[in-house]
Amino acid sequence: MNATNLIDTEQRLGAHNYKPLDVVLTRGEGVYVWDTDGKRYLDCLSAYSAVNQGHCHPKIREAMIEQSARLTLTSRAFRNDQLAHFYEEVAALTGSHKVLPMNSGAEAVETAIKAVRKWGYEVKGVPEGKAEIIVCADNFHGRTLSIISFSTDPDARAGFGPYTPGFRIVPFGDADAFAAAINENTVAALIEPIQGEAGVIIPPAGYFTRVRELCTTNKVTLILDEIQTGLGRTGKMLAEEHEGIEADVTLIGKALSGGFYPVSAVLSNSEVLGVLKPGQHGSTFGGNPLACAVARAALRVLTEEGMIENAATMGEYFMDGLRSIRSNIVKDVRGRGLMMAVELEPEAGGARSYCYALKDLGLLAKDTHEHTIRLAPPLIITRAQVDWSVEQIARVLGT
Ligand code: IF1
Repeated sequence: MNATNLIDTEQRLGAHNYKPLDVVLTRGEGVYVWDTDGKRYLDCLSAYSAVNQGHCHPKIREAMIEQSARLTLTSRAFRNDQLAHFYEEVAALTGSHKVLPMNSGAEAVETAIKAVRKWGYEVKGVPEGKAEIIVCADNFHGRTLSIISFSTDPDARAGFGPYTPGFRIVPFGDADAFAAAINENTVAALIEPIQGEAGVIIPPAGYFTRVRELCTTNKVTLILDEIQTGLGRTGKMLAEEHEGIEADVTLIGKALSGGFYPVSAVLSNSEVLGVLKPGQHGSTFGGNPLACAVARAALRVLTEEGMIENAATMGEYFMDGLRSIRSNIVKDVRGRGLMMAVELEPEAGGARSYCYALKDLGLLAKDTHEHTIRLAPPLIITRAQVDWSVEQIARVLGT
């Protein structure tokens, strides 16, 4: 089938829960992807930061092929020879003491919500059923029913009620509002270090220092959702490092597998994850040997090939390039490491048409919240590839 037939079939048989750009991709390597007509694109989305290591990284592929020929799934009813190594390597890289492996990011978020609620009842002494979790407006933590129950995005939330109770929404970046939301039933706060889907919203300096202090003082568990910001995206292993704080619970996913396989994890300590006893939580695929082998390779190449350092250097260089573009429709350029966004003036008429124009020039990017173009290339991007990307963006946005 050619591209048109493929698109028609997708439209005819597939649920329409996405409206993708009409580019049909067939191959990926490093920062590049190719469509079915053989046209090459520089991928500035990286599958929403799941392909930080670049498309089809050979060493991750090798690990997947090798493990898939040996043992893929045992269920957790039995042990396997990959899980302990995965625990050790993830814990060492993130400074964690306990790891709970899941599959999708949303499952890691849901697992954390269950664990902190149970911790609240059994350790903090909150009355059963009264646990509250503070979240931020404009959050994105996944698509399950409990998670969208505290979304402030009508598209993500409307029409899916009844909703899960127990969440209190405060403005992102407002430490006073956060303080005011804490009460004796507050068991946790769940926050993205940088709000991705909201348009790469960077918190004010000192915000997380205050949030950390307030959580410590009030025995509130701080959960940082690093599913998108983590694993090098912002130029550090975890985005919390920019804030000089440590979460009590850290969630990772996406690039944990380099885009080869859904792997996520809840990282914490014995006090929080210790409340989950045998039979109280789990998943068929969570912690399977194939997932562990892929994740181990993904983490190995991330650190051994200097991708995190490159994200810091190239991110700064990319941002300088974006800020140098003379344009009368660019309202703001935001970013940290290679997690970046260009917000357009409302008069520009919306970011989507500019993403189409960039696609025609061979650069794939995604719009978000109507006026913002998100830019998140694989962390292996070179200086020359950044120069080329900035050049195309200037051609589309420049005066
Ligand atoms: C979609 C957004 C990004 C996430 C954070 C948890 C999850 C995500 C910070 C859940 C997932 C994905 C989901 C995907 C598009 C993409 C996305 F635009 F939806 F918001 F990245 F910004 N925490 N984000 O970003 O992880 O269950 O998907 O593995 O749903 O369209 P997941």
